[in-house]
Amino acid sequence: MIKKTLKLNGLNCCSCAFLIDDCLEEMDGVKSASTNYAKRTCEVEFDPEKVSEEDIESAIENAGYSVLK
Ligand SMILES: [Cu+2]
Repeated sequence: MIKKTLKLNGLNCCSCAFLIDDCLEEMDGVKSASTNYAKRTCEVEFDPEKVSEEDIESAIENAGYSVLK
């Protein structure tokens, strides 16, 4: 299990944070996701054997947000 903190862009209210958490936690291999609207960060804990960081980033992008590199 690894833990990563991603920096996000495109959030405009705190529901966006809940939406991102829901959409990541539905993914196989993601143990938990915690998006902080005020800080625009997403702390995600995942099993790298089941899901890659790229998969997580594209899920966030598909939901309409972007991940800052
Ligand atoms: Cu929102």
